Amino acid sequence: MLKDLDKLMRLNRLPHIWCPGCGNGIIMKAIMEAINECGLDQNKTVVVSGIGCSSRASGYLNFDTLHTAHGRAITFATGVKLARPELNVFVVTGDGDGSAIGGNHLIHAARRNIDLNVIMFNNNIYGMTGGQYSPMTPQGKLATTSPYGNLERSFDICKLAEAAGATYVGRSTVYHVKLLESLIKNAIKNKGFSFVEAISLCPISYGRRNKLGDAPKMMAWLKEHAVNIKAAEKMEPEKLEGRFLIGEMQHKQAPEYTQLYDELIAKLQKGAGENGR
Ligand SMILES: Cc1ncc(C[n+]2csc(CCOP(=O)(O)OP(=O)(O)O)c2C)c(N)n1
Ligand code: SF4
Ligand SMILES: [Mg+2]
Repeated sequence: MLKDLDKLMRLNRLPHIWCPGCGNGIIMKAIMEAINECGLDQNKTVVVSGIGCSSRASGYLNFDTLHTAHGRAITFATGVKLARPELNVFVVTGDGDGSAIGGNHLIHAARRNIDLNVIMFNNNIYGMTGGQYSPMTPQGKLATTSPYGNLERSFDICKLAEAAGATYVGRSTVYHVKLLESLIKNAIKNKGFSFVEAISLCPISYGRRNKLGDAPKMMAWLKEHAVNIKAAEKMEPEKLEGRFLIGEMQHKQAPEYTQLYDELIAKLQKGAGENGR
């Protein structure tokens, strides 16, 4: 299977920088599978990332790619999409990159319903810089910046994206790979702002400090604690305590921003022509 995907990777960039057991490669492969299965034109697909271990994925993917500044991937992607609306534009971002420094951009891109596919690699930590807590780090967990346990509450980034206006929202994990691929495929097909949270593993900067065991043990935790959103509807609330939902959280239609923008330009140009200007 990998053979088909070889062309979507810059093999000359290998070996990659990711630690053994890191979840980033699994998410990157799911993105490649989804792009392949949706038959996107490689020359019309752009991948934009910020800064972080996860954001290094843009360097390994064989498309036109932009490795931008920390927290600014969505702003660069917005510029690309506005200038060239016919392109398929992906954003690969981390939980720090996309929910902390870049959180505001996430809100407003979702609100505009601009046709971007944002894939957030959520490993619950700032992995690249050695393990500072992020807005996705659960309360009580240890980080270099919370050596006595994180005092802050984390929040549900999918609910934020949904409330801000994203027309497609889903969550999966690096254990539930087939679901992850299908969510990314649906995100690609959605004409509007799509957000997919991929719960990942950072055994080094997060797992080790919190004594969560090695990567297989962290995977097993994901398997045991994720509940499909459809199954959850039939479950007693007590059974859901301490667990999290995966699946499709939002799938709706709304006018897409670049289309509205182009229509406005056409209308103004027509008006100017009629007025002889
Ligand atoms: C403006 C700016 N602030 C801070 C940094 C340092 N920095 C680089 S990556 C990073 C956090 C990355 O965390 P996340 O986005 O979750 O990615 P991960 O490494 O966990 O995949 C930080 C704070 C930076 N490069 N630029
Ligand atoms: S520090 Fe964590 S997120 Fe970064 S490459 Fe290593 S395991 Fe992956
Ligand atoms: Mg992170």
